[in-house]
Amino acid sequence: MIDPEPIRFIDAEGAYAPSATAAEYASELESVGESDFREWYRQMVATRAFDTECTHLQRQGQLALWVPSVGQEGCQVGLAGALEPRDHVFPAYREHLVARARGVGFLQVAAQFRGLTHGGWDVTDPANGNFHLYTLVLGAQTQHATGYALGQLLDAKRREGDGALDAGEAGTPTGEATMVFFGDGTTSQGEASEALVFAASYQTPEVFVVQNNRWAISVPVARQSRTPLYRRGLGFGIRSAQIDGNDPLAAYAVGRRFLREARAGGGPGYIEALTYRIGAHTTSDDPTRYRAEGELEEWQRKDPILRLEAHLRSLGVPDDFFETARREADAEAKQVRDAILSLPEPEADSMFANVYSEPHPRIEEQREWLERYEASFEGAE
Ligand SMILES: Cc1ncc(C[n+]2csc(CCOP(=O)(O)OP(=O)(O)O)c2C)c(N)n1
Ligand SMILES: [Mg+2]
Repeated sequence: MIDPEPIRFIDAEGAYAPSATAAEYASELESVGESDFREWYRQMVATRAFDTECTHLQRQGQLALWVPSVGQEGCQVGLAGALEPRDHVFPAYREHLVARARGVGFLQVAAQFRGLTHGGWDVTDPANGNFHLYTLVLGAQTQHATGYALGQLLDAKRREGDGALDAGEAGTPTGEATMVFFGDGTTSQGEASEALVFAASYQTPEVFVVQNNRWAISVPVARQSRTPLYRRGLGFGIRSAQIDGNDPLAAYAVGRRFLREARAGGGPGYIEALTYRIGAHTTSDDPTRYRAEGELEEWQRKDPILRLEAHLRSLGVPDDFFETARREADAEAKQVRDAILSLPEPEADSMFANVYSEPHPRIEEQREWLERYEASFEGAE
């Protein structure tokens, strides 16, 4: 099998130069233009500044760990742009840009890495932009997503049965869709394959997104898969596409097409976004021990922020736009820094709140145990 060229609209120099494979998705770009691209650029530089700030905070002992997303902002911004507010998103742990785009906010993300929550985002807003929790257990989110999408499908069927399916936007039936993010290494987890089996069997309204950043900590993608990853989707009978993951336009166009088809009853889609993890796996990792310097330099030149900047400049966007975007990004990162250091530590027993909607004897028992344990230190030196 000869693999087609990855889908791309703007090349590494920022020129509009669609690949042959992009043609069938070009109509998706009719709904976006320069003002959207400017907004995408702002989101990307805001995420980059936040990432840098969080790395510093971790180094200063203020965060337990940090997971950088540097280099992956291109596919994230395009896919976030393709989502509708009613859709549900199941992230892995590196989707900071998507979190912010869904309204979760950088402070919530940083708070989790400071150990200030037991896993939830803003507990006063259970919906959180339909952006589900970060999932560090590789692949678990693929099954959560498929289960959720199955529920979306059954809800839609029930509404249809009642004759109450609303008229949708632009002639498509309404309905939510689900998007799930995972990494190249995670495709080797059994869960990821099981999720594809169920998604294909039930034709769930779901888009699987593999951010192929070439590495699973120190293991290169070539060792985990002898075939390009988009072909995994094809093997399950799921329409699949490989995109240039550093081109936000490609991510937007293919994401939007697959989401719309999923909403319209066309079943799941699978996107492999070819990108690169420019940073370390986490702040606990030292990539200089396992990857060649030249590889990093090559991908630094393909930085998605530089690419979108070059494209915007080719459209005539002036210097001051970029300067303002960077200044605003730095100010937002500084705000997060100031705010995170003064966020209160939660009461230890808050971990028992919101586990069940009603009082539960096991939880009550555990809460009482903790109370007694804490009390045992009273009066101790
Ligand atoms: C079930 C499970 N096995 C192993 C790990 C340890 N682990 C954490 S991240 C990671 C690599 C994941 O690589 P990939 O899926 O490519 O995602 P990336 O971190 O590159 O975004 C591993 C092995 C884990 N968190 N969960
Ligand atoms: Mg990876």
